[in-house]
Formats: sequence, structure tokens, C-alpha cells
Amino acid sequence: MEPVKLTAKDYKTSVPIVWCPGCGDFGVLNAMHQAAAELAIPPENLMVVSGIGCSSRIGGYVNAFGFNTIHGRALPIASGAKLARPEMTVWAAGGDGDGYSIGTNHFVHTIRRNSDLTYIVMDNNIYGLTKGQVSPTTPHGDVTKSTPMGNPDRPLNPLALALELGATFIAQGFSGNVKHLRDLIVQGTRHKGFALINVKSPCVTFRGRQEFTVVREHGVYLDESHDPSDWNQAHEVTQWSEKIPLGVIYKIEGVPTLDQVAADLQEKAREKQHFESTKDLLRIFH
Ligand SMILES: Cc1ncc(C[n+]2csc(CCOP(=O)(O)OP(=O)(O)O)c2C)c(N)n1
Ligand SMILES: [Mg+2]
Repeated sequence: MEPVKLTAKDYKTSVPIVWCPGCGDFGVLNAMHQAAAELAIPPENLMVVSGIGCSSRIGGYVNAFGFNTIHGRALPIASGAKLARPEMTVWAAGGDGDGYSIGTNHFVHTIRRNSDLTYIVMDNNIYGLTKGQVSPTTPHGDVTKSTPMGNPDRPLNPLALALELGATFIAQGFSGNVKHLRDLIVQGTRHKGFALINVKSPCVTFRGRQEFTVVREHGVYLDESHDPSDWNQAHEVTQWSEKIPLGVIYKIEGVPTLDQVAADLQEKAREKQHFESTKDLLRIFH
């Protein structure tokens, strides 16, 4: 019998969506539904793990297994899920506050271990859920609820950080271009290893509608002249200050993933155990 062909609609849920009208995260959600259909992942083989934040609600809106964890902890839980069920597709998702502030430690170590996950970060440059405090990616000088005289800090650059840490797939998308973002999610999911997809996903309530215009005006789609396997080219792109790179920035294959390393270790432990028990037996009989 032919398997039933799933469409984006099959990945929607009946959970009421509580994001503000116009929130960029709607585009990310649509892209996730479309990517799941494109990849033909049966919902029972898909897991969406998130932290806490407006964006972290996204797991409830995808017809898949979901785990809305605690603030900043999506990545270690997603890594554990992938280790326990390596045959599943695991997407981790959340916000810039969740991933690059309280969750930075996990961001670092998950990349170092090359956990086979796709991490979709809805980067709106603000803490949305808690009503507009400064986040690690808020531009220097911007006025927020918690920085009334302007953000005194320089922003963190998640793309450059991921590259420096040895991430094996780094991309940036825009929630205003769902088709492009869907393709990035498809590529990131097919990639064997940790895939970071940072998404410019404007918060219309606390940063304003003009954020969509900013990305449209400054976004530059990477074309064939960009070679994502070239670390130096990728590095240059992550250092752009005015232009916003959109597309696959860096990608390398063949780096062992955490689940592969764990399976090898298990195999070695089994062999060692067998060897040790054979040695013991020989000792008894001699
Ligand atoms: C341990 C802990 N500290 C603080 C909070 C409060 N808190 C909830 S969401 C959030 C920030 C969310 O920002 P972000 O991850 O960027 O998501 P957004 O709402 O912008 O999508 C904070 C500080 C919390 N829930 N748990
Ligand atoms: Mg945010």
C-alpha cells in the first residue's frame, strides 16, 4: 500500500496560538510545518523540544512529540532525546534569550559534541514573553524596558560564536520569507550533526513593525559565490555589520555526532565486558 502523503496541514495542531498578531514566529511555524511535510517525517518520528519564551511555545503548535522544558534547557533535553531515540528527528526551538542568554552554556557544549539536532532560534532581539527586556542580541544603544537609557552592552553574534565553536551547519533565515526558511530547515534536518538556524523573527509588540523592513532592506541572500565549506568565507560573512546574511553560511560533513560516538562507546564497553568475563572464566578453569 502506498504511504499516505502528508501535507503541511497535517503538522498543525488544534492548540490555540497566543502570539501577538503580526509576530514573526508565525512565519517560522509555517516554515516548520512545510519542512516536516517536505521531509515526509511521520509525526511519531518527530520531536520538538523548546525552552521558555513566546517562541518556545512553538512545540505545542506542531503535530509531533513535544517537550516545553525549562528556560535555557532545550538543548540538553533535545540531546538526551536524540541519544535515547537516534532514529527520531529532533528539532530544538526557542528564543534569543532562551538560547543565547540563560542557555549559552548548553549552546556551547551541544555544538562541541555535534549533537544531531536542528536548532531553530527565533531571534527577535528582545525578551518577548516577559514584556520587552534587553536580550543578548539587542543592538548596542537600543532603548528597551530594562535599558531606558539605551543598551550599554555590545550584542552577541550567534553566527560567529557557533562558527568559532566548530558548529557543522550554520544558517540564517527570515520569518518574512517562509519558502527560503523552509528550505533552510530541510537542509539543516538532512545535515548529520548540529544545525543552527538563526531566524530573524521580529517582535512587533516590543520592537515594532519596522524590524521587518530592516531585515528586508539589509538582508543579503548568499548566492553561488559563497562557498559554505570554506571556513574563511563563512567567517567573513559572520562579521558583516550593516548587511544581514541570509542562507547557509557554513556546512561541513563527516564530523562524528554525539549519538554515533555514544554507540561506538557502547560497542567498545560490550567488547571489553566480553573480554573481561572471558578472562575471568579462563582464570577459573586454570
Ligand atoms: C529560570 C528562569 N529565569 C527567568 C525566567 C523568565 N523568563 C521567561 S521567558 C524569558 C525570556 C524569553 O526571551 P526569549 O527566549 O528571547 O523568547 P521570546 O519571548 O522573545 O520569544 C525569561 C527571562 C524563567 N521563566 N525562568
Ligand atoms: Mg526573544
